[in-house]
Amino acid sequence: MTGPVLLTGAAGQIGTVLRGGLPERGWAVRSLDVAPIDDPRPGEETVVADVTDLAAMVGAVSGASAVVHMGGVSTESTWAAVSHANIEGSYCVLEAARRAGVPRVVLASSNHATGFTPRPASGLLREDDGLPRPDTYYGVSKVAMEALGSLYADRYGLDVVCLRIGSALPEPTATRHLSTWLSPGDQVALVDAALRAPSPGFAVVWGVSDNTRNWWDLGAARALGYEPADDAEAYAAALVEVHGEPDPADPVHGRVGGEFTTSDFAAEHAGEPR
Ligand code: 15L
Repeated sequence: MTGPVLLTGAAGQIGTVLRGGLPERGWAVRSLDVAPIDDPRPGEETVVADVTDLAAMVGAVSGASAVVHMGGVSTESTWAAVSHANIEGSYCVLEAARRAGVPRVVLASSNHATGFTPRPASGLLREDDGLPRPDTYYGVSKVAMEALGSLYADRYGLDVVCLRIGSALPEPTATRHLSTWLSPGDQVALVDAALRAPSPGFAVVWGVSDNTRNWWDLGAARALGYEPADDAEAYAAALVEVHGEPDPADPVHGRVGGEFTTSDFAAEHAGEPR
């Protein structure tokens, strides 16, 4: 592998974790964000660019060995904002990689591509269980991102790995996170596996830690080489004492997307009428 990994959204929450963690695993990083990165690490390249600017992205990916695309809108917003940043942005990232001959793209998809899926009473959900069930415009943008990745893998032979990330947080702060947490260390481990897996073709994998209460099957992620180290259960007693056990009769706990599936959430974040 030659050339750095181009990391989009490098100033964001996951981007910041990866800027620290990927070099520790041997990856040179070229960090791209719309916001300038003021604290480059030794050896880190930085680029200020918008992922929806195709010409800028073609320049930014030049000479990279892979792209890790974490940029875009990271929660629900208006259709205009989400579709531009996340759908147009994903197109520009994939098209720039194709034009520049970069062979692999890792995409930050989300559990919200399937958020209306009922939480399983028992057993684990696989990536290919049923149709997409987006819970928000944000979730729709992640379905589109995965579809674009599939197109670029089939049509142009790119390796495209979509990570359906759960809750990427320093630590769980709600009882839902006991099932959805992806710890900082496991964020790095998952992206590292997606970058190293030999010839993954097109893959969609869940991105969570090895949580005792997981409802997503980690088999496909482990097949890439992902070895999670953390389990949210270490936080369970404290969270359950404050919030009680999650009640599956409550929509926030009965659907995997949690509060994203409620009309209050859509009203608050996208200005949709209740
Ligand atoms: C996501 O995809 C979002 O980026 C993040 O804001 C969280 O809401 C997370 O999912 C989650 O489901 O907890």
